[in-house]
Amino acid sequence: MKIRSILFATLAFMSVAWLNIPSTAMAANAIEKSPSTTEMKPLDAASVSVGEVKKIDKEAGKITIKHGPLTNLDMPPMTMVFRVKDPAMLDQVKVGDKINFIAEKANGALTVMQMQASE
Ligand SMILES: [Cu+2]
Repeated sequence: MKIRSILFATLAFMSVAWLNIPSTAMAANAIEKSPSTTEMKPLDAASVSVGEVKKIDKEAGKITIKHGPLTNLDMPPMTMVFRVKDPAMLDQVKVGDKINFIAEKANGALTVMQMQASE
């Protein structure tokens, strides 16, 4: 009886340890692999829109884009102001650039989540 409970405790401890180790390792891995905000990753093709930069307002963190249809937002082509997820994104483009970008509704405001000069 005593041996049995020791065995059970050992098994319980081992399974807890086994469960803990992988999750910790995965968390460390995720931190290591998370891209920096300035690093460009490939845009998700399904929600990419095209546009042309008309105006950049770094202080406000806003960009005016003459955009084509935004299929993911069900929006026709127009020129409008977007917020940007990270003001540093505004250093990567200039007025007149043709861009590929992904816009999403974030906190009620249309926000450019990713952006790349397209040519
Ligand atoms: Cu629009």
